[in-house]
Amino acid sequence: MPAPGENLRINPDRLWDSLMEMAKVGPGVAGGNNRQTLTDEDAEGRRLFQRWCDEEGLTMGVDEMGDMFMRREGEEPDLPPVYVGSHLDTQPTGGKYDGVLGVLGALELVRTLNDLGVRTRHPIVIVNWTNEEGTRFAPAMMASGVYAGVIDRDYAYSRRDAKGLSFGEELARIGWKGSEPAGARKMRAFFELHIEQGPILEAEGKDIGIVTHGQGLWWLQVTLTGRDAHTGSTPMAMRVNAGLGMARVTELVHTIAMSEQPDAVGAVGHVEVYPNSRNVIPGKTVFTVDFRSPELAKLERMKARLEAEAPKIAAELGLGIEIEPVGHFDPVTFDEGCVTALRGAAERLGHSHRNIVSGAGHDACWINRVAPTAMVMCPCVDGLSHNEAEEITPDWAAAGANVLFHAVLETAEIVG
Ligand code: HGY
Ligand code: MN
Ligand code: MN
Repeated sequence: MPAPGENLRINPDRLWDSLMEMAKVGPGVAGGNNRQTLTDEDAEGRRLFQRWCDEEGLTMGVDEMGDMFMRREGEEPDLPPVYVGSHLDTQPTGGKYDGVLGVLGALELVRTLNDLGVRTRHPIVIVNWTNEEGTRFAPAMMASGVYAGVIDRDYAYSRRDAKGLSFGEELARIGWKGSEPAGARKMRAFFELHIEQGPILEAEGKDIGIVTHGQGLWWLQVTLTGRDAHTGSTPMAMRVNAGLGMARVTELVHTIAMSEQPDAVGAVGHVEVYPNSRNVIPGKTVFTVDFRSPELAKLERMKARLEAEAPKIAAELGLGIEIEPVGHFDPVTFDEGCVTALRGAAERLGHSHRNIVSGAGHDACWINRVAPTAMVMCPCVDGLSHNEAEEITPDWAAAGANVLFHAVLETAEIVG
């Protein structure tokens, strides 16, 4: 005897159409998206998502970090809802699916329940978390971090982008600063669907990744201070070159990560050079080191080694140095019950699957601290993400959304 709702499936064409419609908002220059958090493009994407949720009769709540909560009522409204979602903000050269698949996959399961008049005991709430990417305002997963009580709200509000605009000002400017305290809501569970952003699932021919753990992360912002000077007339021995220092520290980051193989990564992705003029030796550089590992000991060793050795590089070049942590979370172990619900759904639906550790950070990594949480992943072409060429197939999107759907159904408890 099949379990209640066993034969339910999302509408794959409608999901794909919604993904393509959202992709038109904040287009990039090479087929992807540039819908950075709290920009006008982000605001436009929020309005489109809100319109779609209005059409489904969902009621919206917005908290003080701009997180959007779209509630489908349950038969027992006082029960804690099952939350499901991800993020709509993108990298400056982002893809069409990073985060978006998780939000629109959640919308699609609600649309399907509405189509069929299926009720659940627990309410279901779709979430769009603000500033998951952390590219315009560090740290990443900022709003979910405030929600989980690990990032201070006023610290978040104070964070500034490259133009000096603050998160709090920009949130108010686009009209999405809600009154609801972040973290006030209580969750039965939180589920997130996300593309893998790595090569494993595609390489192994697996449709589904059941995310059991997530890598830990350190973001260390390094500021090197030297002296602006003429690139032509300044003798080499007289130079105090912050650009040279940045190059050597970047090499050190790579060396440290390679010394901790396997299961460790390191790079510098954000760089600011001052005055950034062709014929001026950089007097100042500001750059962010990104270290990650699923093993806490490795993560801490990489951070400690950078903090010990980067000042030596600075001293050799006569540079001032500051190292400021601007993002951090320990490796994550997701909730066994939620992981099992996702794995059981993949098995019942007949999808090939494997356990996987998330290489990227996600809002689920923070929400896991305050509610039972787990993630499901689908492959992406060549494992490519944070690149406008990011691509998935409609079948992968549908497989991920159906596994999400059935885990949410099981947890929200279908009625009748
Ligand atoms: O940095 C991350 O892992 C995520 O994409 N924000
Ligand atoms: Mn993401
Ligand atoms: Mn991302």
